[in-house]
Amino acid sequence: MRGMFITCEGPEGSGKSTHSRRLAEQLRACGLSVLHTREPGGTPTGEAVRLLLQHDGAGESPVATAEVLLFCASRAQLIAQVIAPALERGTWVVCDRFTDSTLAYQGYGRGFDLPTLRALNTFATGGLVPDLTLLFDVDTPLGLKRVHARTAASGAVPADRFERESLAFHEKIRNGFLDLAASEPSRFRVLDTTPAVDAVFANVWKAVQPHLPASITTGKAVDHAG
Ligand code: Z5A
Repeated sequence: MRGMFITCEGPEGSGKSTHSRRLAEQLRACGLSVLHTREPGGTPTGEAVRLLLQHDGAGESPVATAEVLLFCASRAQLIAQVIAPALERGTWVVCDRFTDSTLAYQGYGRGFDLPTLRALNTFATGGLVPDLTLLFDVDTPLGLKRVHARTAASGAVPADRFERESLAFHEKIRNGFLDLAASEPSRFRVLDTTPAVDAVFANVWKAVQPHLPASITTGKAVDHAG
């Protein structure tokens, strides 16, 4: 049976990475074969593109049109090399960001028209659409505060190109994601990530549990205390 394709989306600092990793662990604890990956990235080509996009790895910032195409290039490689084969062999895939990020950031954020971006997404993915999209939503200043605290604590990692965008840009992204979720309620589940991580994860699990195969009724809890 084909695996289930779950994407995790949302503005910066909303907790996608934290919860997508934890979701993958919890699904593995249920006995499922699970692949956790991310965009941009997830393949050697994708990780090289990530460096170009986030940290001006070629020594210059990609112009807005190149930015769109680079995200799509990373996506095409990830789909062909990793995601499609995994789903085909029955592995569940949890992906940290996917096509909705292009619509939110390059569409609502940078102002490209959504039909063009949707066509490019379809070209890159061959039409693959997630079975379930978890939208991690948080008040913009709180999300940015979390990201800046993490950047300051890590010391070594400088703020990326997107983290340096204005508050107004990030507000557009958040509202864009909420619009997308409202337009496709059967695919999206919106999760408020203001509460502590454990409380948010309980809601993530509630959203995913109905999709588990009938042979798996309750997942063995993963202990995150130590
Ligand atoms: N991008 C795009 O423009 N177009 C596209 O098509 C695609 C992407 C695919 C990828 O950067 C950038 O590319 C992204 C959009 C753009 N940039 N932005 N903005 P990334 O993957 O490096 O960055 P990110 O996706 O935004 O991830 P992030 O900054 O790491 O945020 P996050 O994944 O949502 O959050 P997190 O890492 O899970 O948590 C952040 C911190 O908050 C961390 O210290 C956690 O411990 C803490 N946290 C998380 N949840 C909580 C709760 N509930 N309470 C308290 N603290 C919490």
